[in-house]
Amino acid sequence: MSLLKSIYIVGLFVSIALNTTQPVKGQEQSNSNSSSVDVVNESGEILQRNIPSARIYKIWDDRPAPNRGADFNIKKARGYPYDEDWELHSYPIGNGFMGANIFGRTNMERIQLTEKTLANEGLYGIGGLTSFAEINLEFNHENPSKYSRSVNINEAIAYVHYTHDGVAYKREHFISYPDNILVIRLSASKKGKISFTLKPEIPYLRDSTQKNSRTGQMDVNNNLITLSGFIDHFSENYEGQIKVINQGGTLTASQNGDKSEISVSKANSVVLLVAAATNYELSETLFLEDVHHKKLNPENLPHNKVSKRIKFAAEKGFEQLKATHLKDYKSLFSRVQLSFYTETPKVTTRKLLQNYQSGTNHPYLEELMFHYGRYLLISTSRKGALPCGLQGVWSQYEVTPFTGGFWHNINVQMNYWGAFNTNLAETFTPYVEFFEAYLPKAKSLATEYLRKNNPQALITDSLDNGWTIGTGTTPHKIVGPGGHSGPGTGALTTKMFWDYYEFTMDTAFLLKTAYPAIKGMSRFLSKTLIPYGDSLLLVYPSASPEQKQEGNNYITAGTTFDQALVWENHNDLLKVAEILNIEDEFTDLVQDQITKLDPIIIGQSGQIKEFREEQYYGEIGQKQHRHISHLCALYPGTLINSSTKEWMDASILTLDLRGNNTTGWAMAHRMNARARTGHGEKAHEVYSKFIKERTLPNLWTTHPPFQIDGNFGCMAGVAEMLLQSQEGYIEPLAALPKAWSSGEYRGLVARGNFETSVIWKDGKATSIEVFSKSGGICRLKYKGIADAALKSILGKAVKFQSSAADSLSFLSEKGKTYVLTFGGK
Ligand code: FUC
Repeated sequence: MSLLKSIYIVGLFVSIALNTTQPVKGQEQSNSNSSSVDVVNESGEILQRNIPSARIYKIWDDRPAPNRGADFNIKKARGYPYDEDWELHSYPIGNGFMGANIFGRTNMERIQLTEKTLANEGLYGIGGLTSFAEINLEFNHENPSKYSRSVNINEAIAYVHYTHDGVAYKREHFISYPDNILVIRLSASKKGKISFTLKPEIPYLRDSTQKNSRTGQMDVNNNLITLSGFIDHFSENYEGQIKVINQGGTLTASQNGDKSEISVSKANSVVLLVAAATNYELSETLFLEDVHHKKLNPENLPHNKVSKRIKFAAEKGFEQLKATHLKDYKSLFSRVQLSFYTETPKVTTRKLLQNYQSGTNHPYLEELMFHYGRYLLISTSRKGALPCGLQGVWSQYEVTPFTGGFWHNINVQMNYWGAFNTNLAETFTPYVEFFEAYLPKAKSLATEYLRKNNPQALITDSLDNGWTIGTGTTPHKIVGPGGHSGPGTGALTTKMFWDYYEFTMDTAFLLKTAYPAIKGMSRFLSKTLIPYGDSLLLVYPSASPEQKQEGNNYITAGTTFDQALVWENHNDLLKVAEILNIEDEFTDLVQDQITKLDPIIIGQSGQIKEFREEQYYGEIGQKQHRHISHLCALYPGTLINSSTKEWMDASILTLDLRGNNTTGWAMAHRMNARARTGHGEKAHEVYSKFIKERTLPNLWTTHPPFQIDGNFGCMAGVAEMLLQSQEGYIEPLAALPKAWSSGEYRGLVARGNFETSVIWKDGKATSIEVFSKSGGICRLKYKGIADAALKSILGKAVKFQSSAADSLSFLSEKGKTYVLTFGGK
């Protein structure tokens, strides 16, 4: 039997075992191929099971996004101007390098383009993302009927459909990652009916005498418009090209002063290709160079790479571009299914949200937000591009709120919290690439920090002081910790490296990246500790992110945030050392230090103290502060867990005292923390509040203003409620709320690289399937699991060990799938 055939049969058995080939009541069938497309290695082991979704998810509306112009739409949140039309109503697509916001208008269409590396001085002089271009398409279709616009998130394609003068018009938009190009196709139900004018704009031009100066020009040559220019802050060149390929009809190019336009008349269909790039190069020197205008080489023009992409895409043609895009996108998106067995509502996404906000909690929206989070992550974080920033890969602003950068006291990490358990580990690669580039600078920042704050630690040691990272980081500059956030920010960062390893079991990554990163962080943190008495080591200076007292940053010794994060990093280092069989002087030091941290203390109110000197809850700092930094030990950390019952109870009380009246991402952190306490109702309550209060009609989430961390935080939260694995065993449905009483998921990942699929009914699992991607012992915890039947995918009984009614373990083989069924062996 050929390899392919045997794989197909395995796929079929899995489907039969979980009964997923049958459409579930109320679900649409995807028109995509419904058999599994698995990735196998040379010896036939299945490395990746791809399961096309049985259901099409989309966000959609029956009206275009408004675009009321600067006078109407600029509002302010926290001092940042924001454009309501863009933030609330435009639909985002992206490929990690570029993002586009589509308004879906029929008179003057607006497509705003972002290129992730284009930056100006930003707000704080550390550099900030700035909009690349506006692509306007003048159709003058004033009164369309049968209008709809959507993003199909199974395909990452945005559509606009409407009828005008008896002709049905269709637009399709996607940004292909493999070809790094934005593709727009316009088609119509009748021949010769497509006429419009392409009118691009370069936004925010300012001459060189002004702050945030930016020059730019447009040229047209036949069917190609080139937009190019220079932003002098970082000596950044940029270039974008738009090629118009018409089928039928005529094309007229015109140059009017600075403005280039292309008019298409009476075409049958048109394809627009858009490519953009800058001279930005991620490199060590970029971060080591302090003079901003020397960071990039202005001689290095992006012209050739943009031209190449356009030429290649034009030769490839629309159908091939689309096929390549779909293959790439679906290989990531299709790994996970999740359904609460809801019907797909007939109303627009905007209306669905409105209904939810006025009290009709439709679980479909809760499900959709999860899938949308995975869509957004794939759209913003791909290998070779910069990591996902505060607004993903989307900014229409001259000065993006909070620079659009990588905020390291919670936000950038939150962007990746859900990457691993939702089976998108490779979306973390851009962060690793970014880290490798900033590391030399991060090492020098560690030395600088210690020289200032604890010079003794420098004197008594070798030259290696580890590395560090502070809050306000951008593609052009990193900073050390200090001020409102303590050095724990670095350990919050290395947690992602440890998680990457634990979820993927990638030993090459452990050796090459995670081990040196975690060790370097432990080395730095070990030097931030000051002896207090005989048995205590406290981080000094220390701060619990953004807490203030009487208007000033509250700086003290040994905040729970810093102490607990030193513990986490040291503990992860010891785990790595055990795996790699390393015992040396440094591991001895870490062994010793970890016992002297006293990281978690319960206060007089029964709370987890945020500050050692606090007695009663809220004595110091803001009682309802958005950050729950002292609970980072609960999530994403693991120091507080089910075996530390007193701390767990104190965490629950602390979450109650802190309350849920907070900003967007802060609700998402609470949701994950609640999931870790095992309280499904509480986790669901905050998720629901988040959707009600901080979710926008395009399902972006808002701090406010719009920040993508909330989308990713709540996506991670949904996964955390349905599957946990931080305590050495896999626990399906660890925090299941009543609202999700029946459902099914496939392809969520547990630590140990076990792809886990579960079907549950009336709150109880009926089937648990584990696909072992790396082999090894698989431990499971679930009520009554010892009574379940464990079988191989071929139906053969598999032996397991069990020492309690709720747990079992067995030795799994790499590439094999195991199925547990409940209700009689
Ligand atoms: C952190 C948060 C703020 C905001 C900013 C981007 O500093 O405390 O609320 O999200 O990041």
